[in-house]
Amino acid sequence: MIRYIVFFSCLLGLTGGALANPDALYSEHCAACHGADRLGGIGPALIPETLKRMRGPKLADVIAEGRAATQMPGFSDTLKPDDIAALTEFVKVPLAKIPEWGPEEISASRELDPDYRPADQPVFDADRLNVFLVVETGDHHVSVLDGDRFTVMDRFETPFAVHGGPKFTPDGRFVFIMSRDGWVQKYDLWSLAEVGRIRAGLNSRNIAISKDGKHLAVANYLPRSLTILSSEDLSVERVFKVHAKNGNLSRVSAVYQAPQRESFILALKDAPEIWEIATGPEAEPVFEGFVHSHEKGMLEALPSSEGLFALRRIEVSEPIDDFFFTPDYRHLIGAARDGARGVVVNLNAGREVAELPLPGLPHLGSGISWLRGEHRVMATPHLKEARLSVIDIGSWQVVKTLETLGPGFFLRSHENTDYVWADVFFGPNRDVMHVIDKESLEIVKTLRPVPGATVAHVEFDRSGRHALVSVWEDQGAVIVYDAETLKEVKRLPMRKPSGKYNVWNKITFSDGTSH
Ligand code: DHE
Repeated sequence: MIRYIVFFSCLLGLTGGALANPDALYSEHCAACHGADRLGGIGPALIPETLKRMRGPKLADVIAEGRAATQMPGFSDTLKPDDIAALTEFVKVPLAKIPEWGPEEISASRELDPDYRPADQPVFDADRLNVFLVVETGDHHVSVLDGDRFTVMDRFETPFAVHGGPKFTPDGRFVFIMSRDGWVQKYDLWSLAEVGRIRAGLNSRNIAISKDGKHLAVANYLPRSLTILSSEDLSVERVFKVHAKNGNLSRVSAVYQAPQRESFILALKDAPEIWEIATGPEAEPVFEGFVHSHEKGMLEALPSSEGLFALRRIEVSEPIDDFFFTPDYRHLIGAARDGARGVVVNLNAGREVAELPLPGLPHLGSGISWLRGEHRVMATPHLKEARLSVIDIGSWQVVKTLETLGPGFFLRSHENTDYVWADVFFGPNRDVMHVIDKESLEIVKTLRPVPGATVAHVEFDRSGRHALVSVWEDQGAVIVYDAETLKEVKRLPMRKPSGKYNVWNKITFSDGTSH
């Protein structure tokens, strides 16, 4: 009998105690972020269609160790190897059915607020162009701040897990906010009221608004599509199924507005292609090789005027996940998959023209640029290394590599300030913010506003005189600093505030902010 007990105990030890039940493991450890239906939430959908680059041991490694630069923690301390193996197999099994999410389903999700009445003028007396939006991820709200007095004028609920920058109409009156589960919310900044919302995708990346403010593009992971909405009433204008040249469907890494080109530019995550979609009514391209998007399978047919939404493909050597544009939108710098290089693509010529040594997973989406003497430079943090790279975007040379107290996520500056603010987002020094001189490229001060609390992401007010910093904790705060003396001016309690967005800086494409 004793021999049996010993044998049985050994067996339990070898198998990790009991046979892992992947369903239960998934519900307990994964569903809160990736959705009970595996279709995504804060985290991406966990289905074979979106896990293409995560086969085999890589997937198990991510479950065990977590994923750099994401909210994905490692489970090696919580789960036994058998559990991790069971989960790995579980998410590789195709779902019985992935819901359709084409023009019909998207249109059916549209909700316009019946109580919405547009105000004739702003319902507040603050500078309407110096208003800030603060995304509070702690309880899925946005606070609207008067950017002179730093008071909260409104606080409204958003869809679940807002990610990326809200996008403003060119006059700064309306703003569009996207959540990772694909909802796009329209909010009127004069009336301080929601206009409506629509679910443009099931699992989405980000949005862009066209130069004329008429069209909104929503980059989706699931389905593998790009949805174009009318910004006026959120109706569906076009849904591109993202078929790469080889016919395979691809997720969209991100989409941006290129104002000088009157186009949207997006990169395909699963194919080595960049797409440019014309958004001007005449849509005359300033480059060669513009192809109309009438190819078989390219789009779900919805009519459009001639030239609008015409599609051009630029082939690159590898798929691009993360990228930065020069301010004239002639060049795109993309991070290569190996996390060690950047490639420069000339968008006019439609080809790669330079390569940059950028080891340590540069976070190019957070890159900013400014004029340093006669030269325009850009800087990028690195998600896996404690440093910033500063690159001359005329000669494509790295002019400085700056050591920091840990890998950072966001950078910010303004044309009227001498400084760049750079957070440290990972590691033991997550509570510091470096302030860097734009000329000498030296750190002039390191702020530690709340020892032990993560601080991240900065946005300046319209004049560049104040910098707002997030204390990225559930009972966190937005701290207003005098951007010259670097002294604290005011502290506003907020629920895990993440990004902050100033209307003026966004609609004028201010130097040093995100677009
Ligand atoms: Fe973001 C912007 C991609 C993880 C907070 N992030 C963006 C943009 C992209 C992007 C493409 C630009 C969109 C725009 O503004 O139009 N982010 C990614 C990733 O691929 C990554 C690394 C993995 C992922 O989970 O998708 C990632 N991002 C995060 C986070 O973990 C952060 C810190 C917390 C969160 O909310 O998920 C985060 N990302 C942000 C914020 C912005 C952003 C606050 C807008 C910055 C701005 O100033 O414009």
